Amino acid sequence: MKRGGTDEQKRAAGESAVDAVSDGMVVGLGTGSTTAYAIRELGRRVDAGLDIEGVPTSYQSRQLAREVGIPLTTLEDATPDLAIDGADQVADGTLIKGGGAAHTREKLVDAAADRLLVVVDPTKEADALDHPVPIEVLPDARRTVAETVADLGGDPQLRAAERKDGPVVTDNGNLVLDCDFGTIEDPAGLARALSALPGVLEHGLFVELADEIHCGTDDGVRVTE
Ligand code: ABF
Repeated sequence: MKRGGTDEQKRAAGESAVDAVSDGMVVGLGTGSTTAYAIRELGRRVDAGLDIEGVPTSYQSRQLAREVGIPLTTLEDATPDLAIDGADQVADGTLIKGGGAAHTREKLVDAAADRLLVVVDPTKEADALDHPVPIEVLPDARRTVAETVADLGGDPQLRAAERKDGPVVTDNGNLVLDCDFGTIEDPAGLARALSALPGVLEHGLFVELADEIHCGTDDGVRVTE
């Protein structure tokens, strides 16, 4: 279930979040098409003299950051002052992420950051979360995790690669189960249950991590704290 707003909405959201970045900051660089607008804008500002370092969350964001000239560092060497990242769905400040299969490193960087600014368009906003939850699993854990997800009321589907036969393989060499739980009444409880499963690297529920949601609309950017 891929949702998407217009390029202008995504650009507005991405550029709005970049306004929070100042000299000397370490910035977590999220993944996805909305965050890509933020990364490109950061590149333009670095060109113009902004002094920052970026911590990428995926191969994709690392490549883009290199292309646009953002100096990079790692979590080994620095703690992000803020992270800018996208989402697949947002309800009441809780996120579902992982459409790009990068949510494990995204959560690592986003949680380490002092502040997380989420960049979305209006198609991502919902009253309650009902998007399938991506779960990154060790290949050996695919069946056992899928069975437990079904016991928890979910419908797990192994994510298939779009352009070739076989499954999607994450940057970390693992598989992704997209798990449809219908409307999620208790995201925090589900997040705890999924985190407890052996073989789960990370799931896409981001609970109490977002500090601001920057939603790009046709009439400007709506920021929710
Ligand atoms: C990443 O990219 C993912 O966690 C999220 O699934 C997705 C959002 O991408 P886009 O901005 O292209 O919709 O942040």
